[in-house]
Amino acid sequence: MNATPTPSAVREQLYRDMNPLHLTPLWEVLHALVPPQPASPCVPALWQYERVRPFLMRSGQAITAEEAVRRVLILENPALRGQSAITQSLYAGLQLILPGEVAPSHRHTQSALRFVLEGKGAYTAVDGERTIMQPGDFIITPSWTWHEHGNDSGEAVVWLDGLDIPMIRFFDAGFAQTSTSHVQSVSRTEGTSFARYGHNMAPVRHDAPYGATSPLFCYPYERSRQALDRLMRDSPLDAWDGVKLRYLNPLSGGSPMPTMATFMQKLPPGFKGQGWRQTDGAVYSVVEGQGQVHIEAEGERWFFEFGPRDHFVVPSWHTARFSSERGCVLFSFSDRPVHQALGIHKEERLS
Ligand code: GTQ
Repeated sequence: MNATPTPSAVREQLYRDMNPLHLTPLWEVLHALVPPQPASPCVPALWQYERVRPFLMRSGQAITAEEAVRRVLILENPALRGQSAITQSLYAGLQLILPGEVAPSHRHTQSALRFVLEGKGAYTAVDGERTIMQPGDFIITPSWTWHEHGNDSGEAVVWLDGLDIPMIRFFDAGFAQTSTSHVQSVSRTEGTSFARYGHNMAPVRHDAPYGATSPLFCYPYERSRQALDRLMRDSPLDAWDGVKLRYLNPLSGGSPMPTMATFMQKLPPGFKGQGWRQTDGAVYSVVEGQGQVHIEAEGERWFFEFGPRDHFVVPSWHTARFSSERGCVLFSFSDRPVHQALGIHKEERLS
Protein backbone atom coordinates (compact mmCIF):
# COMPACT_ATOMS: atom_id res chain seq x y z
CA MET A 1 0.00 0.00 0.00
CA ASN A 2 1.29 3.46 -0.94
CA ALA A 3 1.77 5.99 1.83
CA THR A 4 0.13 9.39 1.27
CA PRO A 5 2.85 11.68 -0.09
CA THR A 6 3.95 14.46 2.25
CA PRO A 7 2.95 18.04 1.33
CA SER A 8 6.56 18.81 0.47
CA ALA A 9 6.78 15.78 -1.83
CA VAL A 10 3.55 16.89 -3.53
CA ARG A 11 5.04 20.33 -4.10
CA GLU A 12 8.38 19.08 -5.36
CA GLN A 13 6.57 16.86 -7.84
CA LEU A 14 4.42 19.81 -8.96
CA TYR A 15 7.52 22.00 -9.50
CA ARG A 16 9.24 19.27 -11.51
CA ASP A 17 6.22 18.54 -13.67
CA MET A 18 5.42 22.13 -14.58
CA ASN A 19 9.02 23.23 -15.04
CA PRO A 20 9.10 22.38 -18.79
CA LEU A 21 6.23 24.82 -19.27
CA HIS A 22 8.34 27.60 -17.74
CA LEU A 23 6.12 27.87 -14.70
CA THR A 24 7.43 28.57 -11.23
CA PRO A 25 5.67 29.00 -7.88
CA LEU A 26 5.45 32.53 -6.50
CA TRP A 27 5.22 31.39 -2.88
CA GLU A 28 8.82 30.18 -2.94
CA VAL A 29 10.12 33.65 -3.86
CA LEU A 30 7.46 36.08 -2.62
CA HIS A 31 9.50 37.51 0.26
CA ALA A 32 12.50 38.19 -1.93
CA LEU A 33 10.34 39.68 -4.68
CA VAL A 34 8.44 42.01 -2.38
CA PRO A 35 10.89 42.65 0.47
CA PRO A 36 9.85 44.56 3.59
CA GLN A 37 12.47 47.19 2.70
CA PRO A 38 14.98 47.70 -0.11
CA ALA A 39 17.63 44.98 -0.04
CA SER A 40 20.16 46.16 -2.60
CA PRO A 41 22.64 43.59 -3.88
CA CYS A 42 25.12 46.48 -4.25
CA VAL A 43 27.79 47.10 -1.66
CA PRO A 44 29.45 50.36 -0.64
CA ALA A 45 32.85 50.76 -2.29
CA LEU A 46 35.69 53.29 -2.53
CA TRP A 47 38.08 53.85 -5.46
CA GLN A 48 41.13 55.84 -4.36
CA TYR A 49 42.39 57.94 -7.21
CA GLU A 50 46.05 57.38 -6.44
CA ARG A 51 45.53 53.64 -6.79
CA VAL A 52 43.38 53.87 -9.94
CA ARG A 53 45.40 56.49 -11.81
CA PRO A 54 48.41 54.26 -12.67
CA PHE A 55 46.05 51.82 -14.42
CA LEU A 56 44.38 54.66 -16.28
CA MET A 57 47.80 55.83 -17.50
CA ARG A 58 48.76 52.28 -18.45
CA SER A 59 45.56 52.03 -20.48
CA GLY A 60 46.82 55.16 -22.26
CA GLN A 61 49.77 53.09 -23.48
CA ALA A 62 47.73 49.97 -24.17
CA ILE A 63 45.14 51.49 -26.52
CA THR A 64 44.45 54.76 -28.31
CA ALA A 65 41.25 56.71 -27.69
CA GLU A 66 40.35 56.20 -31.32
CA GLU A 67 40.76 52.42 -31.19
CA ALA A 68 38.95 52.16 -27.87
CA VAL A 69 36.25 54.63 -29.05
CA ARG A 70 36.02 55.57 -25.36
CA ARG A 71 39.10 54.80 -23.24
CA VAL A 72 37.39 54.24 -19.92
CA LEU A 73 38.02 52.14 -16.83
CA ILE A 74 34.62 51.17 -15.47
CA LEU A 75 34.02 51.49 -11.73
CA GLU A 76 32.20 48.22 -11.11
CA ASN A 77 30.35 47.59 -7.93
CA PRO A 78 32.23 44.69 -6.25
CA ALA A 79 28.92 42.84 -5.90
CA LEU A 80 27.97 43.39 -9.57
CA ARG A 81 31.19 42.33 -11.33
CA GLY A 82 30.74 41.81 -15.05
CA GLN A 83 27.65 44.00 -15.24
CA SER A 84 29.35 47.35 -15.96
CA ALA A 85 27.28 48.87 -13.18
CA ILE A 86 28.09 50.82 -10.00
CA THR A 87 24.49 50.53 -8.81
CA GLN A 88 21.66 48.50 -10.31
CA SER A 89 20.66 51.47 -12.47
CA LEU A 90 23.85 53.52 -12.92
CA TYR A 91 27.18 53.23 -14.68
CA ALA A 92 30.37 55.11 -13.74
CA GLY A 93 33.80 55.12 -15.33
CA LEU A 94 36.96 57.19 -15.56
CA GLN A 95 37.80 58.37 -19.07
CA LEU A 96 41.30 59.34 -20.21
CA ILE A 97 42.08 61.42 -23.27
CA LEU A 98 45.69 62.20 -24.13
CA PRO A 99 47.01 65.26 -25.98
CA GLY A 100 46.09 65.18 -29.66
CA GLU A 101 43.56 62.38 -29.31
CA VAL A 102 39.93 62.23 -30.42
CA ALA A 103 37.23 59.92 -29.05
CA PRO A 104 35.13 59.75 -32.23
CA SER A 105 31.60 61.04 -32.67
CA HIS A 106 28.63 58.82 -31.88
CA ARG A 107 25.19 59.08 -30.32
CA HIS A 108 23.05 56.87 -28.13
CA THR A 109 19.82 56.92 -26.17
CA GLN A 110 21.77 56.68 -22.90
CA SER A 111 22.30 60.06 -21.21
CA ALA A 112 25.79 60.93 -19.99
CA LEU A 113 27.36 63.29 -17.52
CA ARG A 114 31.02 64.20 -17.27
CA PHE A 115 32.68 65.49 -14.14
CA VAL A 116 36.20 66.75 -14.83
CA LEU A 117 38.88 65.41 -12.48
CA GLU A 118 42.27 66.30 -13.87
CA GLY A 119 43.80 68.41 -16.65
CA LYS A 120 42.25 71.17 -18.64
CA GLY A 121 41.90 71.99 -22.29
CA ALA A 122 40.11 68.89 -23.55
CA TYR A 123 36.73 69.52 -25.12
CA THR A 124 33.46 67.74 -25.51
CA ALA A 125 31.39 68.61 -28.55
CA VAL A 126 27.64 68.21 -28.29
CA ASP A 127 25.33 68.89 -31.19
CA GLY A 128 27.79 71.21 -32.95
CA GLU A 129 28.96 73.13 -29.88
CA ARG A 130 32.28 72.58 -28.13
CA THR A 131 32.85 73.02 -24.41
CA ILE A 132 36.36 73.24 -22.99
CA MET A 133 36.59 71.16 -19.83
CA GLN A 134 38.08 72.44 -16.57
CA PRO A 135 38.44 70.48 -13.32
CA GLY A 136 35.17 70.54 -11.34
CA ASP A 137 33.00 71.33 -14.38
CA PHE A 138 29.84 69.28 -14.77
CA ILE A 139 29.04 68.63 -18.42
CA ILE A 140 26.12 66.81 -19.99
CA THR A 141 25.50 64.85 -23.16
CA PRO A 142 21.75 64.67 -23.77
CA SER A 143 20.24 61.43 -25.03
CA TRP A 144 20.63 60.93 -28.81
CA THR A 145 22.93 63.93 -29.43
CA TRP A 146 26.10 63.48 -31.46
CA HIS A 147 29.13 63.87 -29.23
CA GLU A 148 32.88 63.42 -29.39
CA HIS A 149 35.73 64.30 -27.09
CA GLY A 150 39.05 65.79 -28.13
CA ASN A 151 42.19 67.07 -26.50
CA ASP A 152 44.07 69.92 -28.20
CA SER A 153 45.97 70.72 -24.99
CA GLY A 154 49.37 69.46 -23.90
CA GLU A 155 48.17 67.47 -20.88
CA ALA A 156 46.29 64.27 -20.12
CA VAL A 157 42.67 64.93 -19.18
CA VAL A 158 40.59 62.61 -17.00
CA TRP A 159 36.94 62.83 -16.14
CA LEU A 160 34.21 60.79 -14.47
CA ASP A 161 31.56 59.46 -16.83
CA GLY A 162 28.14 58.85 -15.28
CA LEU A 163 25.56 57.18 -17.51
CA ASP A 164 22.16 55.53 -17.15
CA ILE A 165 23.39 52.47 -19.12
CA PRO A 166 22.02 49.77 -16.75
CA MET A 167 18.65 51.53 -16.58
CA ILE A 168 18.31 51.76 -20.35
CA ARG A 169 19.46 48.11 -20.60
CA PHE A 170 16.73 47.15 -18.11
CA PHE A 171 14.14 48.74 -20.38
CA ASP A 172 15.76 47.22 -23.51
CA ALA A 173 15.62 50.68 -25.01
CA GLY A 174 19.21 51.27 -26.11
CA PHE A 175 20.05 52.49 -29.60
CA ALA A 176 23.43 53.80 -30.81
CA GLN A 177 24.94 55.09 -34.03
CA THR A 178 28.49 55.81 -35.11
CA SER A 179 29.00 58.99 -37.09
CA THR A 180 30.57 58.83 -40.52
CA SER A 181 32.77 61.78 -39.54
CA HIS A 182 35.01 61.43 -36.49
CA VAL A 183 34.64 65.06 -35.55
CA GLN A 184 31.41 66.95 -36.08
CA SER A 185 31.51 70.37 -37.67
CA VAL A 186 31.19 73.25 -35.26
CA SER A 187 27.92 75.09 -35.83
CA ARG A 188 27.81 77.32 -32.74
CA THR A 189 30.62 79.14 -30.95
CA GLU A 190 31.67 77.93 -27.53
CA GLY A 191 29.55 79.39 -24.75
CA THR A 192 26.38 79.80 -26.85
CA SER A 193 24.30 77.45 -24.71
CA PHE A 194 25.62 79.13 -21.56
CA ALA A 195 24.70 82.59 -22.89
CA ARG A 196 21.24 81.36 -23.83
CA TYR A 197 20.39 79.40 -20.72
CA GLY A 198 23.05 79.96 -18.05
CA HIS A 199 22.00 83.31 -16.61
CA ASN A 200 18.52 82.69 -15.22
CA MET A 201 17.19 83.79 -18.59
CA ALA A 202 16.16 81.96 -21.75
CA PRO A 203 15.52 82.94 -25.35
CA VAL A 204 11.98 84.31 -25.65
CA ARG A 205 11.02 81.80 -28.31
CA HIS A 206 12.90 78.82 -27.02
CA ASP A 207 11.56 75.33 -27.44
CA ALA A 208 13.30 72.92 -25.04
CA PRO A 209 15.88 71.82 -27.64
CA TYR A 210 16.64 68.50 -25.92
CA GLY A 211 13.22 67.64 -24.53
CA ALA A 212 13.40 66.76 -20.84
CA THR A 213 17.18 67.30 -20.79
CA SER A 214 18.82 70.60 -19.90
CA PRO A 215 19.90 72.79 -22.83
CA LEU A 216 22.99 73.83 -20.82
CA PHE A 217 25.97 71.63 -21.70
CA CYS A 218 28.36 72.95 -19.09
CA TYR A 219 27.86 73.94 -15.46
CA PRO A 220 31.22 75.53 -14.59
CA TYR A 221 32.79 74.71 -11.25
CA GLU A 222 33.57 78.35 -10.56
CA ARG A 223 29.85 79.18 -10.38
CA SER A 224 28.91 76.21 -8.21
CA ARG A 225 31.84 76.84 -5.90
CA GLN A 226 30.93 80.51 -5.49
CA ALA A 227 27.38 79.62 -4.53
CA LEU A 228 28.51 77.05 -1.96
CA ASP A 229 31.14 79.40 -0.46
CA ARG A 230 28.62 82.17 -0.11
CA LEU A 231 25.98 79.95 1.50
CA MET A 232 28.61 78.45 3.79
CA ARG A 233 29.38 81.92 5.12
CA ASP A 234 25.93 83.19 5.88
CA SER A 235 23.28 80.47 5.76
CA PRO A 236 22.34 77.85 8.31
CA LEU A 237 24.16 74.55 7.90
CA ASP A 238 22.17 71.40 7.25
CA ALA A 239 23.03 68.81 9.92
CA TRP A 240 23.03 65.97 7.34
CA ASP A 241 24.37 67.56 4.15
CA GLY A 242 26.33 70.67 5.16
CA VAL A 243 25.51 72.98 2.26
CA LYS A 244 24.14 71.00 -0.67
CA LEU A 245 22.72 72.27 -3.95
CA ARG A 246 21.19 70.36 -6.83
CA TYR A 247 21.94 71.21 -10.45
CA LEU A 248 18.92 72.37 -12.47
CA ASN A 249 17.53 72.13 -15.94
CA PRO A 250 16.90 75.90 -16.21
CA LEU A 251 13.87 75.40 -18.45
CA SER A 252 12.02 73.04 -16.13
CA GLY A 253 13.50 73.45 -12.66
CA GLY A 254 13.93 69.66 -12.67
CA SER A 255 17.09 67.60 -12.85
CA PRO A 256 19.53 68.23 -15.73
CA MET A 257 18.72 64.84 -17.23
CA PRO A 258 15.49 62.86 -16.87
CA THR A 259 17.30 59.83 -15.46
CA MET A 260 20.01 61.39 -13.30
CA ALA A 261 20.15 64.10 -10.65
CA THR A 262 23.44 65.81 -9.80
CA PHE A 263 24.52 67.62 -6.67
CA MET A 264 27.40 69.54 -5.20
CA GLN A 265 27.90 70.01 -1.48
CA LYS A 266 30.38 71.52 0.88
CA LEU A 267 31.13 70.31 4.39
CA PRO A 268 32.83 72.85 6.66
CA PRO A 269 35.95 72.03 8.72
CA GLY A 270 34.95 70.10 11.84
CA PHE A 271 31.71 68.82 10.30
CA LYS A 272 30.16 65.79 12.02
CA GLY A 273 27.04 64.95 10.06
CA GLN A 274 23.96 63.02 11.07
CA GLY A 275 22.96 59.79 9.32
CA TRP A 276 20.50 59.47 6.45
CA ARG A 277 19.34 56.91 3.96
CA GLN A 278 17.40 57.13 0.74
CA THR A 279 16.21 54.85 -1.99
CA ASP A 280 18.39 56.39 -4.69
CA GLY A 281 21.88 54.92 -4.57
CA ALA A 282 24.44 57.67 -5.19
CA VAL A 283 27.94 57.95 -6.64
CA TYR A 284 30.29 60.54 -5.13
CA SER A 285 33.32 62.25 -6.65
CA VAL A 286 35.51 64.13 -4.17
CA VAL A 287 36.39 67.55 -5.57
CA GLU A 288 38.47 69.12 -2.81
CA GLY A 289 39.47 68.45 0.78
CA GLN A 290 39.31 65.37 2.93
CA GLY A 291 36.63 63.55 4.86
CA GLN A 292 35.13 60.29 6.07
CA VAL A 293 31.92 58.47 5.37
CA HIS A 294 30.43 55.84 7.67
CA ILE A 295 27.92 53.54 5.97
CA GLU A 296 25.80 50.81 7.50
CA ALA A 297 22.99 48.47 6.51
CA GLU A 298 21.60 45.29 8.05
CA GLY A 299 24.24 45.27 10.78
CA GLU A 300 27.17 45.58 8.33
CA ARG A 301 29.45 48.61 8.49
CA TRP A 302 31.86 50.36 6.15
CA PHE A 303 34.19 53.27 6.78
CA PHE A 304 35.98 55.17 4.01
CA GLU A 305 38.48 58.01 4.26
CA PHE A 306 38.47 60.05 1.09
CA GLY A 307 40.50 62.76 -0.59
CA PRO A 308 40.50 64.62 -3.90
CA ARG A 309 39.38 62.62 -6.99
CA ASP A 310 38.42 59.56 -4.95
CA HIS A 311 35.06 57.98 -5.78
CA PHE A 312 32.64 56.05 -3.64
CA VAL A 313 29.15 54.63 -3.88
CA VAL A 314 26.41 54.66 -1.25
CA PRO A 315 23.83 52.04 -2.32
CA SER A 316 20.08 52.34 -1.86
CA TRP A 317 18.80 52.34 1.71
CA HIS A 318 22.25 52.22 3.27
CA THR A 319 22.62 54.68 6.15
CA ALA A 320 25.49 57.10 5.56
CA ARG A 321 26.99 59.92 7.57
CA PHE A 322 29.79 62.30 6.68
CA SER A 323 32.45 63.93 8.76
CA SER A 324 35.36 66.15 7.83
CA GLU A 325 38.12 67.70 9.94
CA ARG A 326 39.39 70.03 7.27
CA GLY A 327 36.29 70.49 5.13
CA CYS A 328 35.56 69.21 1.63
CA VAL A 329 33.54 69.62 -1.56
CA LEU A 330 31.67 66.63 -3.00
CA PHE A 331 29.98 66.13 -6.36
CA SER A 332 27.40 63.34 -6.59
CA PHE A 333 24.82 61.84 -8.90
CA SER A 334 21.93 59.41 -8.51
CA ASP A 335 18.80 58.07 -10.23
CA ARG A 336 16.52 60.14 -7.98
CA PRO A 337 14.45 61.74 -10.81
CA VAL A 338 13.22 58.30 -11.82
CA HIS A 339 12.22 57.44 -8.23
CA GLN A 340 10.41 60.76 -8.04
CA ALA A 341 8.66 60.29 -11.38
CA LEU A 342 7.42 56.91 -10.15
CA GLY A 343 6.42 58.31 -6.75
CA ILE A 344 8.65 55.83 -4.90
CA HIS A 345 11.44 58.06 -3.64
CA LYS A 346 11.92 57.73 0.09
CA GLU A 347 14.36 59.40 2.45
CA GLU A 348 14.93 59.08 6.16
CA ARG A 349 17.02 61.50 8.15
CA LEU A 350 18.17 60.23 11.53
CA SER A 351 18.71 62.60 14.39
O1 GTQ B 1 31.63 59.24 -23.77
O2 GTQ B 1 30.05 58.54 -25.06
O3 GTQ B 1 32.01 55.89 -20.20
O4 GTQ B 1 29.19 56.13 -24.85
C1 GTQ B 1 30.53 54.86 -21.73
C2 GTQ B 1 29.82 54.93 -22.91
C3 GTQ B 1 31.39 57.05 -22.12
C4 GTQ B 1 30.80 58.40 -24.11
C5 GTQ B 1 31.31 55.92 -21.35
C6 GTQ B 1 29.89 56.07 -23.69
C7 GTQ B 1 30.69 57.13 -23.29
